Order: sequence, then structure tokens, then C-alpha cells
Amino acid sequence: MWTTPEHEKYRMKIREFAEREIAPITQKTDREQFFPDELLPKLNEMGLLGMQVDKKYGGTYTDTLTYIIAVEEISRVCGSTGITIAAHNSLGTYPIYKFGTEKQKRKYLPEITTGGKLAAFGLTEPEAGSDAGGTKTFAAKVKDGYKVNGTKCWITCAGISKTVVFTAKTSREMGTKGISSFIVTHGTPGFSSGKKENKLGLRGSDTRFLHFDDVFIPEEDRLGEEGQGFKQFMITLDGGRVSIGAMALGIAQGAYDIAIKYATKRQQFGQPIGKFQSVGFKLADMATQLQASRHLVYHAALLKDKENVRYSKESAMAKLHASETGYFCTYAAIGILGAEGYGDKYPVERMFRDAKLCEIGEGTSEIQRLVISRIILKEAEKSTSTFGFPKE
Ligand code: COS
Repeated sequence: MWTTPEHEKYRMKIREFAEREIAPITQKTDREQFFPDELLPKLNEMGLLGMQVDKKYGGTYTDTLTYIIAVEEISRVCGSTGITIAAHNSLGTYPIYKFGTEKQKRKYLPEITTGGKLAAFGLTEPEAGSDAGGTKTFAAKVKDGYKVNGTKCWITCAGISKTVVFTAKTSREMGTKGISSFIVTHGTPGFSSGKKENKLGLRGSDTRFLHFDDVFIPEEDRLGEEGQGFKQFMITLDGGRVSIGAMALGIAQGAYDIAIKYATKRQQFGQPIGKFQSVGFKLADMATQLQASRHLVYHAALLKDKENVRYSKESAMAKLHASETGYFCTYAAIGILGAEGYGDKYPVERMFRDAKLCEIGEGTSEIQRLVISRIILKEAEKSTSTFGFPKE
């Protein structure tokens, strides 16, 4: 369909890496809730940390579809590693590459690409979740820069990253146009991360609050002009949502792969359970949902690489469908494995817990529907078609 033989060869390389290096540790990182430090150099060696950044800034630039295949294959084995890679590349690193000055790119990107350090993205706040424009964090103008105060929450890689891009209001009066974005690094006085969140799923990823307590940010660490932060972060999220779609797709594929193999092996009433229509039809629905999601996610990935194409609708559709597929397939996989799926001998119960986040992070399913509905209604308003309407 959308992929070339090179894409499929790359998929097999990442699949082999994920099954060899990540699969053996997922149960431990899930149970004990930590991101394993020793994995980071391995991800770096595989070129997975600078996938959206040009080589001249230290990146390992690939087309977006290759990157999406990497997120999908890693997530097939481990959603926690999948979200770490997705949040680092699409959210923490991309805004600097896309909106940074030459000086900012040369200063910050080498370290968070092939330098092997992680980056995070600070948008969400306790009172600004779906309403991202409700940001309370404030950057007050002072000599040569800003003094920032506020709190960000549910930030992936908050405690294990080197660099964070974040939004803050630089004007209280101008709504979303009063929001600017900045770069900060851990170690800056007044900037700290909170305790690790205790989560239902993705427990092998690092999620924390970020606190800004009179943090001085020099003017040269503002991304773009004042007031552009909201738009920059929305553009960033268009890309991020494709990567969450890929993550959901990968988790769903992992659950499906286990369920279908199990259905060929498990015998009841004298035959493999896959031969019973109730199980066979469930597998057919899973395979169909996976295929539909893969088309949406890959199509959105291809659009991202086109110059001057707004793909907000396609990225929201991809994330919406793939995250619902993630939930559907992991839930169905538990059903097919029965009690074995409910226990932890197989990873489908973890996959079910991990998949849920895909319907919440980077915009809930309701927000994706909001984004899609706003765009399709505008398209309908502009359409000159009178098909099906009575003649006036
Ligand atoms: N690309 C470019 N510009 C965009 C954009 C996009 N994807 N989305 C919005 N904008 C622009 C709009 O065009 C508008 O600019 P103009 O006033 O110049 O026309 C501006 O940004 C404000 O947009 P809008 O009016 O749509 O803002 P809203 O406050 O209504 O918010 C939603 C829009 C709800 C879509 C946004 O707040 C959102 O995505 N919320 C979810 C946040 C989220 O995903 N959080 C997860 C955190 S990261 S893990």
C-alpha cells in the first residue's frame, strides 16, 4: 500500500531489535514503573532519537513514514518505549527543528538527537488540558529575558530529559495569541520535575509535573516571536498525533499477533478455538480495524512530508481511529485468551492498559472529533454542491 520495500526492510530491523532488546524487560519496567537507563544508548545507536531532524544538526533524518514504522514496531512490543520515542521526536525535538533559529538548532539539537539525551514538551497544566489555550504559566518580561512561574503536568520524559520546550503566557489579555514558547534545560535554577506519576498503563515511561519557580529564560531561548507559541504547539501536535496513532497501531498489532497465534494453538471441544465462528469473526474484525487504521496513519504520515499542506484533519482522524483500534484489539485479545489474557503470563493485559492512554494523550478522542468536525463543517460551508437538495 503506502510503503516501499525499503520501509518493510526497516520494519523487520526494528522488529528484531524490539523483540531482542526490549521485550525481555517490559514486564519488569511495567511492574516497577521505571524507564530503563540502559535502553537509551541502544535507542540512540539504532538512530531512533533524531528521526525528524536533519543530519547537519546531529539528526538521523528519515521520511515521516519510516519514523512512524519505528514507533509502531517499538510499540508492538512496548508501549512505554513507544511513547518515549514518539514524545521525544515529535514533541520535544520537533519544535526546535521547525521553529528554532539557526543558533538554537546548533545549540540544542545535537545533544537531543545523536547526543543521546531526551527532550520533553510542556503544554498541559492542571487547569489547561483539553483547553490548551487556558495556560496559566506566565513569563514576565524582565531585562534580557523572562521570569517564568507556573506548573506543567503529565509531561512524558519530564524527569529523564535534558531539554524541555514549553508554553507560557507573555500577555494575559490576548487569549491564545498571548502564548509564547521557550526552551529550558534541566539544571536551570528554579526549574524542577516532580515525583513520578503512578499510572494505569505505560508504566515503563517517565511522567511527571514540571515546576517553574522564578525561572530566568533569556530572550534568545524564546522560540519564534512572542504570541506564536499556541500555533507552534498546535502544528507540533498535528505531527505528534500521527505518532500516537502509530503507537496505538503498534500496541493493537502486538495484541492481535498474540491472539491469532493463540487461537491456532488453544484447543477446546476438540479443535483450535480460532475455528469457532465467535473467535474467527472477532479476529476478522481486529484485522480489518488494523488495516483501516494503518491506512489512515500512513496517509497522514505521507502528508506531513508535503510542503505547505495542512493535515490537521487527517492526523486527528488517524489518531482517533487508531487509538480506538488499540482499545478494541487489546480488549478483544484478552477475550480470546480468556483467563490467560487476564493474568500476566501473556502481555495482552499490559497492552490493554497501555492502549488506553492513546485515547487521552495529545488530545482526547473528543478533541480529535472537535478538530475533525470544525474542518469538515468549514469544508461543507465552502462547497457549492447542491446534490440531493430540492430545486429552489
Ligand atoms: N495548525 C495551525 N494553526 C492552528 C492549528 C493547527 N493545527 N490549530 C489551531 N491553530 C490556530 C488557529 O487557526 C487559530 O489562529 P487564528 O486565530 O490566527 O485563526 C489559533 O491557532 C487558535 O485556534 P483555535 O481558535 O482553534 O483554538 P481553541 O482555543 O479553540 O483550541 C483546540 C483548539 C481545542 C483544538 C486545542 O486547544 C487543542 O488541540 N486542545 C487539546 C490539547 C492537547 O492535545 N493536549 C495534549 C497535550 S500534549 S500531550
